[in-house]
Amino acid sequence: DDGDDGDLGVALQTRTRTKRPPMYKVMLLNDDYTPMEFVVHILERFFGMTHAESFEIMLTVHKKGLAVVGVFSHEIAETKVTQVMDFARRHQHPLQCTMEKE
Ligand code: TYC
Repeated sequence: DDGDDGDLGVALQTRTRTKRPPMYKVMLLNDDYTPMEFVVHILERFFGMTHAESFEIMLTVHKKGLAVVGVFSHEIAETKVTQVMDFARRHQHPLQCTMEKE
C-alpha cells in the first residue's frame, strides 16, 4: 500500500437552491351592503386598476362571492388588506378583504 487514497483534490461545489419568496393572494369578499361604486373606488385607489377593470372585478365578487384582486409579497399583501379594511371601516361599510398564501 503506497498510502495514496485516490483523492484528486477537486473541490465539489454544492448546488445553491434559490427559493422564491412565498406569494399571497389578496381577496375581496361580497356582502349585501357595501355599495358597488365604493368597491370600484377601492380597486382603483389601492390596486391601480382602471375604472373598467375595477368594475369587472367588482361584478365578479358580487356574482361569485369573492375574487382575487392581486398577488403580492407578504408585506405588500398585509399593507393592502389593512388599507382596504381601514378605508371601509372609516366609511362604515362591512367590506371584507383577506389574504391567503398561494
Ligand atoms: N353586493 C354588493 C351590492 O349589491 C356589492 C359588492 C361587491 C359588495 C363586491 C362587496 O366585495 C364586494 N351592493
